[in-house]
Amino acid sequence: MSPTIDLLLRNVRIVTCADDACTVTPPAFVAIFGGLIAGLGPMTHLDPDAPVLREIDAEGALLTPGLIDCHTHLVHAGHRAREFELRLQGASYEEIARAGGGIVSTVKQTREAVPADLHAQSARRLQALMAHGVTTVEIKSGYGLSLKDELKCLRVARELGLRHPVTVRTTLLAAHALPPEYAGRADDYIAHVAEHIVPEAARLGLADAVDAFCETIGFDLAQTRQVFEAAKRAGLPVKLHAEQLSNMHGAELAAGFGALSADHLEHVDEAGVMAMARAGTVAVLLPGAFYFLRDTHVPPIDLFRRHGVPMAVATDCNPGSSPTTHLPLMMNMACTLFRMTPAEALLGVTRHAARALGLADTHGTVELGKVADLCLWNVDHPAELAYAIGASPLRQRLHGGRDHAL
Ligand code: DI6
Ligand code: FE
Repeated sequence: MSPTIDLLLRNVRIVTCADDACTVTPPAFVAIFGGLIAGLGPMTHLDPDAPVLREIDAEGALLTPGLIDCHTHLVHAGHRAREFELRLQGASYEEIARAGGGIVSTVKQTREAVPADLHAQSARRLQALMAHGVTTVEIKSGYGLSLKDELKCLRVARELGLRHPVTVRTTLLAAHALPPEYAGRADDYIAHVAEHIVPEAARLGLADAVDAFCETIGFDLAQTRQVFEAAKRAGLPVKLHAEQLSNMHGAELAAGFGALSADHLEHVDEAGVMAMARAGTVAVLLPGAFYFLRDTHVPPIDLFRRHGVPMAVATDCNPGSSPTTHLPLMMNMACTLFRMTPAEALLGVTRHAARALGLADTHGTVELGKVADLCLWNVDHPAELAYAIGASPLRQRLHGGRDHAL
């Protein structure tokens, strides 16, 4: 006898995201058992006598994998609205950073915040992401920039995951900016990151990956390499903020370390794209930052396509360059600003985003045996998810087979 199904979804039209075209199935069912997808198929194949604890009739609503936001800095304190005003008056992001504003100003506020306050401020952003369909989110540290404060941020990220019906993957980004106490001593700071912060975060099980900001206002290739070597020693996969504002050739370095992803990539060249293709490194595109910084240098989408580099799309949720918690809006921007197709945008927040987090085996598609992280939408066609500007058509969201009030 088959085991009793925990939850049966009836009359769903599924976009499994297992195929690149994002086709829609005829009316189907999804059976969930133990938090996993235990069965799926056309409604005509549904056994009417199968024992079921609970069922939901979706009335033909569209079902997709739960959305995955694979690049956020959502744990931070305060905001940078003043900096936004300065930029509108003509100051550049780099000028503000070099004058001691930028990332470092958020570091000051984040260091001052007690964990409970940091948790409360970050939980609001997490809940907003979830309300737009996010079931898995990556959260980076990077506003602590000391052993104590980086661990504080990672602990808050883990705690957010425990207290919300969402899967959190943490990334250590201690090499995000130079903390003021290390002014003029970037190499010393990187040595501290490599010798102390990376090993300790790994030892405590607080980081699932390691990232760095390889940029003229961040860290150079040699410094990034040191951080990556430390990650390798600690057994952690790497990701990289690469070629956002200039071509530092970080994408090649990241690919050489088998990076899960290289992110931003506005200025990557063909050699970088080819290195990523060889390594299977995902290109994480962040149109929110491109938009908010009024960037004009579009990432080379055609090169990613031509070389078969999977493209993910994420919010980059952060107070300086992308203060947003709306992943479907990022799908819209990926299409309007980068000319990705709506199908590519949907794969970018599902299957390819899962891969960017090393979760391709368990998340990102609606397939037998995958985790039952699912979204039901009030739309007819999957392209509508990217088409509507800032809409919120989420009807229901399941995390690990459980639904929660929105
Ligand atoms: N690139 C980004 O987009 C964020 N970090 C980074 O390295 C921005 C961080 C900030 O401005 O606070
Ligand atoms: Fe970022």
